[in-house]
Amino acid sequence: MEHLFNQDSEIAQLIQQEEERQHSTIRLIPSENYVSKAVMEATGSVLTNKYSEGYSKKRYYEGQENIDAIEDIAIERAKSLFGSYGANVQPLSGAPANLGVLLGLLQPGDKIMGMALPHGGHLTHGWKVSATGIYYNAVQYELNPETKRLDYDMIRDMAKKEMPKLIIAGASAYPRFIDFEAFRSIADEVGAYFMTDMAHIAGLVAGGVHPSPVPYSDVVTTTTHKTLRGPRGGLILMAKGFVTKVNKGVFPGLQGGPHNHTTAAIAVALKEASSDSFKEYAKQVVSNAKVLADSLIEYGFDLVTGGTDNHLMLIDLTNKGITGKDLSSALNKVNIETNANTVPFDKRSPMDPSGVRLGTPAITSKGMKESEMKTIASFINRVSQSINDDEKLNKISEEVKEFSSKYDLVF
Ligand code: DSN
Repeated sequence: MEHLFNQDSEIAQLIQQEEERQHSTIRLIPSENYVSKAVMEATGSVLTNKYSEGYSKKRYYEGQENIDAIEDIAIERAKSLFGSYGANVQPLSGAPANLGVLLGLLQPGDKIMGMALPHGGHLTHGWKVSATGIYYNAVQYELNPETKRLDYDMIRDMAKKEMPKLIIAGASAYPRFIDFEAFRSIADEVGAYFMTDMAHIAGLVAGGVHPSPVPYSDVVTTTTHKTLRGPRGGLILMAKGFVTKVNKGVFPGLQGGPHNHTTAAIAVALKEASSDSFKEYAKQVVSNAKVLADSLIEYGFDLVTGGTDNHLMLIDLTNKGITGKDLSSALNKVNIETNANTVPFDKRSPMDPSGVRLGTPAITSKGMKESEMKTIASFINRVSQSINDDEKLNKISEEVKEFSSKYDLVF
């Protein structure tokens, strides 16, 4: 960062500090990851200098020969990796991808049905403070109160009563497989479009360790920076008959010029995700999550649904007599990054909920395996017993730094 240090040492130093922090921290936020140096180079390239409103061969500015080629490659790689009919690589991230689809397929005020945010859904699946809840008539399904799992009979009953025009599957804090075929049949019964937001699990789907929503969904949206391990961006996969409408929803409906540097980096990440080593990575993410979950259970932590099928887990801390914020803040003090999270049917507020969400995508990118999960669970257990004991937390912090610094990206 020679030029940056010369020109703006204040920002350069903060970036360097962040790099050091990411290196010495155990990063358990399940939506975060580390990208490869190749993805980083594409993200920081001259493509950031170019405007490209429109789509390949139909742009509003000259000088697009390289940009068109890059976007075409990214689209082909997305279609080939996930087996979809069409792909749009322009959404600036997951929220614009979701809103772009709604703009393309629906009219303002149309009814949509997604999973409630406090039950593990996402803001942009119709939660009332999001544009998707303000401009559309959103109804929200919840989890089964007994099992804390998706209950497809309950979802079907609600769909029949509400008759939404579009049903959304997908979640940000749901530790179990989602039955996309069941959602498809519910959507067909009520004549609704079926959209899946696979942002959290895209890398697991690419790696073949999570069922794919693509064969069952009209449209699949995702961010590209979570388990998929690409730059911060968005991607939409479309079935036949949806490409023209959805493309129009993204541009000109929602966005102007795409971020070409991100498009190139998405193309690179999709190539990486097609490799055998990425399949191994995805398998390891899930295996690590299972061991971390089992080890936490052995320490008496109460995991929502009793474990995980994917990359993440939710601890309900009620039985430990501490809150989500108590634990996530104390973990942060010892360089373990998580986020406090509501648990299904939480009686506490989202600012200080009962749970903590954690996952294994980032630590698996650093080469950690099953034995390291046991060490991490023991750190978490010790921190939970030392919430207000700064002396003990300082000691654990030193141990965590030493442990984490031994690992570096393995791809
Ligand atoms: N904000 C993301 C997450 O952390 O799950 C969802 O988009």
